[in-house]
Amino acid sequence: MTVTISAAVTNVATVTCTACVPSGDVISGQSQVTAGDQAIVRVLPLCGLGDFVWFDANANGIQDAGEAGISNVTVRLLDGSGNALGPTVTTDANGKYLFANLVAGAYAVQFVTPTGYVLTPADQGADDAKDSDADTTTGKTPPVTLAAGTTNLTLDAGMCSRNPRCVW
Ligand SMILES: [Ca+2]
Ligand SMILES: [Ca+2]
Repeated sequence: MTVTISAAVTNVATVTCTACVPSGDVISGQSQVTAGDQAIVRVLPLCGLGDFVWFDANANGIQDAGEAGISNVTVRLLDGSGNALGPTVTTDANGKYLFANLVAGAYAVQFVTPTGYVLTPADQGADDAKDSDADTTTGKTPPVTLAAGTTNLTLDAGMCSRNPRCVW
């Protein structure tokens, strides 16, 4: 059977076999792995998380028409408990960012507010695709759960200028 995958993916292998120590000694109660044993490899559909930091000119916490992205903002990937996992990305010329090739699970992000900016209020309005999700103190979003093969592009951050400080 031929399987065609239309998008680039990273293979995550799950190998099922009988355990043995590197020397080949049998672990007590287990039979030794031999060349005849089968390995089972599963390709898991991966996930994405993004995607926007914008200049919230009227500081209402909502992405309004004409409000442009902010480039070069650092975004950290967090686990579902808000701990940094290590990877960071920066927003592109249009204010967009994306963490790709994530294994399914719970994640959050933390926006690092550039000098001269402040975060505008989170969770304004009814449209999560158009609001800001970053806590105005920590820059962290609440966690979201990514099911296998899904991409969530609703984790956004609105920022405006610190001095003169925008008012809300
Ligand atoms: Ca706005
Ligand atoms: Ca949002």
